[in-house]
Amino acid sequence: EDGYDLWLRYQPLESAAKARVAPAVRYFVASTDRPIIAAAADELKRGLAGMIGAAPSQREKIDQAGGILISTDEVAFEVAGRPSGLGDEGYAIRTRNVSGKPTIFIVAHSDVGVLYGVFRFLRLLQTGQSIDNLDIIDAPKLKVRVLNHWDNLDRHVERGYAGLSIWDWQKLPLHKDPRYVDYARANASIGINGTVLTNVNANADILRPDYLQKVKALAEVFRPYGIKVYLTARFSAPIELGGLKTADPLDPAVQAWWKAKIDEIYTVIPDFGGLLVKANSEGQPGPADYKRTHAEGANMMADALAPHHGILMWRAFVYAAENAEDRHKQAYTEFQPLDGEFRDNVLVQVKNGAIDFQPREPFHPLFGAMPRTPLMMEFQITKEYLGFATHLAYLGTMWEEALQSDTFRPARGSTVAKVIETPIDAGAATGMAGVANIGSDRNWSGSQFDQANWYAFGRFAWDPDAKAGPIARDWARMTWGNDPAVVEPVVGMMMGSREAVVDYMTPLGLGHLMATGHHYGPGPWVSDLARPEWNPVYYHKADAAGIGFDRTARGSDALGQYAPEVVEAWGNPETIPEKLLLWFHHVPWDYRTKSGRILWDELVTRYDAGVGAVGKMQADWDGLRGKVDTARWAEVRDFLAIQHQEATWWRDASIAYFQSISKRPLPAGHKPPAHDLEYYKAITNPYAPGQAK
Ligand code: BDP
Repeated sequence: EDGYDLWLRYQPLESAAKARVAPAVRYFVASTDRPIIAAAADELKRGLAGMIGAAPSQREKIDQAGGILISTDEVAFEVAGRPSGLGDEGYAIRTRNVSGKPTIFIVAHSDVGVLYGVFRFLRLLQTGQSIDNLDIIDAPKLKVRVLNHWDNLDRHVERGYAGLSIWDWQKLPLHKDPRYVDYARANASIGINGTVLTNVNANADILRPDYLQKVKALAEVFRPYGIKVYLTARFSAPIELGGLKTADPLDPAVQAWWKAKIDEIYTVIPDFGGLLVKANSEGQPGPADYKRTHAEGANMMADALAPHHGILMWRAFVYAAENAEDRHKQAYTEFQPLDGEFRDNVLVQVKNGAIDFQPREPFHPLFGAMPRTPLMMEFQITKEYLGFATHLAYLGTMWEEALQSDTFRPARGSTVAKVIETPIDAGAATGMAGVANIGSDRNWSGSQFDQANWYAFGRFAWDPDAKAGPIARDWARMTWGNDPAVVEPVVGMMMGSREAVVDYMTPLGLGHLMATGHHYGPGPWVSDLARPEWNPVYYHKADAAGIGFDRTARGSDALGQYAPEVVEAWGNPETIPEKLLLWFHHVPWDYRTKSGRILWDELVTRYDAGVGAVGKMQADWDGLRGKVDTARWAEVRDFLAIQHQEATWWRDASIAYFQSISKRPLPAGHKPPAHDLEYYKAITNPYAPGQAK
C-alpha cells in the first residue's frame, strides 16, 4: 500500500462480519442509465467486492432477499416510510421488508443524494458497524462545499507540499488522467460538491477559450460525482485578455466584457459553478484600484453570473500596505460596513481567523457581524503554518474549536457554525471552502496523515457542528484498519497533534513567528521585511517588560470588533482562555499563569510539552509496527522523526530568542537550547517546497 486508495481502501472484512453482511448485499436495483446513479452503483460494486469478496449483481426489481434499492422514485420513498428532512442532497438509508424480503433502501430526492447515501452505506461497513435494521437520515447543512486549489497554470502549487498540481493542462483535454476520477470519488465520498481549480493569486489565462476546453474536460469527469468546477478570476482580466484600458467595475465596457466572458464559460460548461476572487489583497488587482468598494467589484461579476445561477465567492482576506491599522482589524474595517450591499449570489469568504491560518487564532470577528451577507468559512487544509506535510497535525480539532466559538451575535449560542449554517434568508447560499492539500504525490496529500485533513474538511463542510473525535475515528478505521489496537493509538495521536504543534511553535496565543518566505521554520526575530505586518516582531512585541500584542482598548482595540460579551471575557488577562492570552494582551514576563508558573516559565514549559508530545507520538507509532502495512508505517515513522527534530528546532530557536529579551533563567529541569541564537538566525531553508512565486 502506498496511500493512493485514501480512505476508500475497501479491505476485506473479517470472516465473521463477512458472513453476516454477505446475505444482505447480494444484489442491487438502480437506474444505471443515469450517470450519477451509475457512479453510485460502480462504487457499491467496488466497495462490496473489496470488503466481502463479491460484487452485488444488478437486478430489475426487488424479488428476493438481500437487495439494495438505490432510488429517487416516489414509490421507493413510500415504502421507505417517507423520510423527511433530506433536502436536495440528503439521503435516507432504511431497512424495509418488500414482500417479506429484507431490503436496504438508499433513497434521496436527487441522484447525488443517492451517491452520498451509497458512500455512507459503505462507510458503515468500512468502520465495522452493523447494517441490520438501518435507519439513517442525513443531509448537508451547507450548500457550497468546495476545495480551493492554489494551483498555478505551470502546475506549481502555492503552499502545496504534495508535488505538482494534479491538473495536467498540457495533456488536457484529450488525455484525462484516470486519477481525476479517483479524485472525484474521494471528494464525493465526503460530500464535497465543488472544486475551484486555480490559485486565488489568479492568472487571467485560465479564462481563455483554449483553457476553457480543458476545464470542460475536467467538468465532464466530475459531473457524475456531483462536483461542479469553479475558477478564480483575475480582476484585471478585461485588460489582460480583453485589451480594455480599465477594469473599473462601473465602466460599461468592463461590465460587458465580464458578461460576455461568463456567457462564454456557460456555453462551454453549462453547469459551471462560478468564480472565486481575491481582490486588493497582497498585490492582486481589485475594485479599490478604481476607488470602488468590494461590493461594487463583486456585484459586477455576480450580475453576470446570476442568469446562469452561478455564484461568486469574494474573499475577505485583505490587508493593505497603506493601512497602518493592526492587521487583525483590516478585513472587518473594510467589509463590515458593506453588510447588505452584496448581491444575493455573492458569498463573502472569510478565513477562520483574522490574520492567516496560524496554528491557533481566535475566530474571525466578521462572523456574526454581517447578518445581511452570506459568509462562508475558509479553512486551510494544506498546512502552510503547521509543518507542511511532514508534521503530523490533525486539523479537525482546530476546525471544531473555530466552529464552536460563540460569536454572541446576535445572542449567546450563535456559534460560528450557526452563523455559516443559517441562510440570511430562505434559499440564500451557505458554504465552506478548504484550501486543498492535494498534489500529484502517490499519497495525494504529501503524507498519510494529511489525508485525514482532506477527509475531515469534507465532514465539517457537510456538518459544521460535527466533532473532530468521531471523524478521526472513522478516518483511522478506514485508513488503517478496525483493530482497536490500531484505532485507539492512531486517534489518540491525531487528537493531541495540533495542540503539540501550537505548543512547540506558537504557545499561549502567539502567532505568525515563522521564517520568511517558506513559513516552515522559526523566525521570531525577523524584523526587516518591507511591510511591518510581515514581521514576526510585529506580532509578539516582546520587550524587556513582557510579551504579547495588546489588542484591548488600551492597545489596537481589535478586540472591540467582537461582541460585548467576548470583549468582556477576553479583555481581562485573568478571564481570557490562556491559550489566547498573548494574542490580546501584552503581559509581564513574571505574570502568574493558571499553572502557578510565571509566564516565562510557562512559555518554556509549553515549548517542551510540544516537543514531548511529538516524542510520545513516535513511541505510540513504534508500537504499531507490524500492525499496519510496512510501507505506510515506515513513512510515518520517518516523518515523525523529522517532526521531532524540527519541533526541537522551533523550541530551541524560540527559547534562545525570547530569552535574549526576557533575560530570565530557564526554569529548573528545562535544558538550554543546543546552540546560541546566532546559529538559529543563520539557518536558511532552501529545500522548503510550495513557496509563493
Ligand atoms: C497566505 C499565503 C499566500 C496566499 C494568501 C491568501 O501565504 O500564499 O496567497 O494567504 O490566502 O497564507 O491569499
